[in-house]
Amino acid sequence: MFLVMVCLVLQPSLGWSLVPLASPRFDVAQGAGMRLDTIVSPRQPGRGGITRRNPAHRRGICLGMAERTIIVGDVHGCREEVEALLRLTRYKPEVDRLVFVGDLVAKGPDSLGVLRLLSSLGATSVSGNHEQKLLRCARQSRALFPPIELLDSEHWGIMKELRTKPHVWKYVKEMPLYLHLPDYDSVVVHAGMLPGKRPEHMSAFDLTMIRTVMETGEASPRKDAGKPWTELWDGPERVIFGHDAEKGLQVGKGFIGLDTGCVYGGKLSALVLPGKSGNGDVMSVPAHRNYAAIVKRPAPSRNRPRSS
Ligand SMILES: [Mn+2]
Repeated sequence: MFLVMVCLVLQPSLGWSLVPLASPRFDVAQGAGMRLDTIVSPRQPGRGGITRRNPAHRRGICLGMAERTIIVGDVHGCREEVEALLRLTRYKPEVDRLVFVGDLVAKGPDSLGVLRLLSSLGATSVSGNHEQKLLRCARQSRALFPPIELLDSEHWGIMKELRTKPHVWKYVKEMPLYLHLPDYDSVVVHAGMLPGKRPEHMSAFDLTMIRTVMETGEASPRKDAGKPWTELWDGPERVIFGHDAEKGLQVGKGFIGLDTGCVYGGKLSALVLPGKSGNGDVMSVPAHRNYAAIVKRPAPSRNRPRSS
């Protein structure tokens, strides 16, 4: 009998922070047991314009003993594929821990359905740049003249719909920016980490948008500036992330990237970590169709974010 415990612990300086419960640590060999035999073709990941402001909802979550921990890549409204992946992994809500890397919404067919499903299952998702954009739309909805780029965006419509479903909107507002998994010496974030920094000391913009690190040491959302953060990351934890459909499944020393471009007709992938011993597996299901065209455009600047 396994007991899943969820606790929130408030730390004065950092807001909600994580304190591990007594639980064994499991060392999962990098890349071992990979079942994903095909890497998706190069895709252009979605980009979202967000502010660099640190949202007030920053928090960490403490999850106790679980049979397994299943961590799912970028969903973008692909509810049917989430359901298929949960069937493939034989997910058992009463014993398994279910985690998502963010970007649950936009581009795909059923953003509301995905959020309803995840909240009903008690899944935890870190916030992606597309959730951050929903929050930005909500803030701007109180303005006399909201920016036209937001009014014209898909996110504006999603935000308006979600706000008529209070429990679903609450789920979006309370998504953390990072999630520590001490049992696996891992941290889950949407886009990546700045080498040498703790997620507690990174901005929402950096956690949800980083692709590269510039010579100044700053995070950049651009892929053609500086070096990929994964090349510079030296721990201490392993980073489990999404956001980079173009590179697809990324398994390296100290990181696992899980965005395999489902909404672009690729796959939806999950890292399945065992609860006792052994290696993690990556399992995936194919997209039912190609839901979104890939739009190539310049990356948003750090200070004047784009709208989509
Ligand atoms: Mn993203």
